[in-house]
Amino acid sequence: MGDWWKKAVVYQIYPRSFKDSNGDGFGDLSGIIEKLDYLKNLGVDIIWLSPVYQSPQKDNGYDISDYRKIDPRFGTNEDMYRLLDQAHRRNIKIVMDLVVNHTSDQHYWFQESRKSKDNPYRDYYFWRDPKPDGSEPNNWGSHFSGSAWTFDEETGQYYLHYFTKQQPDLNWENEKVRQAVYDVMRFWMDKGVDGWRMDVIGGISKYTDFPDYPETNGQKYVLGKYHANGPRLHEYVQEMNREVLSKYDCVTVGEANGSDIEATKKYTDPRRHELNMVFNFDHMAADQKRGTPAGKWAVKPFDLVELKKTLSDWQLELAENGWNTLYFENHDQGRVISRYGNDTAYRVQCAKAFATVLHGLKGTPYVYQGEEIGMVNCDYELNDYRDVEIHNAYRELVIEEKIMTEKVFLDAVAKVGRDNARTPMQWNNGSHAGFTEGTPWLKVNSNYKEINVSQALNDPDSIYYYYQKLIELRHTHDVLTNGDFSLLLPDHPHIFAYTRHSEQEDLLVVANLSESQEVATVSTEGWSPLIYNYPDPPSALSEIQLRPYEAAIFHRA
Ligand code: TEU
Repeated sequence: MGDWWKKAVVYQIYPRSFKDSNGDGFGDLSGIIEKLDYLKNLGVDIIWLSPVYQSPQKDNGYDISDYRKIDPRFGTNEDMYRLLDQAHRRNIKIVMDLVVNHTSDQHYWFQESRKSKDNPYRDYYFWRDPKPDGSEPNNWGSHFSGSAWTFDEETGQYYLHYFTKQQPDLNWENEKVRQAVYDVMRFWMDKGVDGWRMDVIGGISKYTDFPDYPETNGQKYVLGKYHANGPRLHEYVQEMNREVLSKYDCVTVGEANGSDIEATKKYTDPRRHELNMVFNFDHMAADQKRGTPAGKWAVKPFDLVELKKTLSDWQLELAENGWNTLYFENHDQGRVISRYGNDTAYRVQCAKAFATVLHGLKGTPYVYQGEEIGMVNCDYELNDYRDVEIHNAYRELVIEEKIMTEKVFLDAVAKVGRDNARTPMQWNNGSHAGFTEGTPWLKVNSNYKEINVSQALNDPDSIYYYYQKLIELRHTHDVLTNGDFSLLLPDHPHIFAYTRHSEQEDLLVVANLSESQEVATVSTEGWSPLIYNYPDPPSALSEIQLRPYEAAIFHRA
């Protein structure tokens, strides 16, 4: 079935914010079909759709109440089949989001499970008695603040949820749950779906003795090592591969929050027959302090040396028998040029520079909607945000526990809040940026008149056409897929430079990820520029002079 996905570039669509075709303020499948030629022109090979199944939308569709039905907000099952057909006619594959660590509490299974302790669906979820003092079964926290347990009066027990209480965790110990998941996968793959992005796959195996975290760091509820990489995780993933994935020519990417390099090798080593690749998170914390009670909201200045070390470690460790995903953005991350770069004076060069250092690496690149036109963070008022994660964290960290002031918290949200990536796609300078003729579910970023697809397509030097060139290089230079990686200038605070080497060709990737003028002491003898983000390439003598956010890829046969 081949590893075609190693040369592919994936485009992630967050459907609710991509394109609204019927004026309800909500993106939909027909809107995506309208834009397939735009994506074909960009050169992407695979589209990953965030969830479009029936859902009460408590976590924007990551709370599913019927896995076999498209939610009316997005359209119908027929629309999904039409999207598959139209994408395949353009030689674009479609990957859907498999959200099976948990369901919605409105799913039939949970509605049954909560009815009684002897209901046939009781063991589809995790139910436990309160502690003797009536408190939760243990001190595990939810990713969205508070306890990972909610008490259900009906049967006098708590149920487990790693996310909102409307997202009860499925019990994968139960063979019936696993078979039901595999049936859902077959349903969609038999309709033509080409693969899966697997939500929270690292969390599906639980430590079913549910021990308290001994170290609480003064917190009432704790997130830590028990929330991922459970004892039967790889057994389940190998069973899924054996029973479903191996029967189809498909591509799989697991969202493996909490995974380190060793865990990633287990998922992606082809000899283990698990997944093709996984999303890791280490490189997305180069502007965050780790291990404080404020969690992801404890932001710090961007540290490029830290970012380079993380990316380099992953490149070197997965060089044999493993595979990296390459991303800076998705629907859960603030926009990279707002977090790690400069999204004002140097926005265009900065966007191209971060794209250059990412797409030059070994792995499968992921482009998140709007990244290809340099969309930036939104910095809204608290009430403009829609994300449950933001509002829950505000209540816990600012109101209840007073760990952060409102201003410090909102400054952090402006950097790393998920809604920064979820503002509607900016298609043109018309009403609501051409996203909808109705009222958008989330405010459009006020900069849409300057930053939009129409402007990008009319500007030969736009970020869009730079991404188009990078994607074309991925398709035409095998060294990007198979070449060895070697980091240069590891300790330079502003320059990211590395080489890629293969028998046929060498590349030198170099970028100044700062506002200052820099000199990269790397030999450029015999190199010729392949792509660069200023009107002329960096001056290449015995060393390279780099202007603010200047980036280039050189090559030599
Ligand atoms: O995210 C899982 C995950 O790891 C989250 O804790 C993520 O790191 C967090 O949202 C970042 O602040 C997946 C989906 O990508 C996310 O959109 C869902 O909300 C979550 O699972 C629950 O399904």
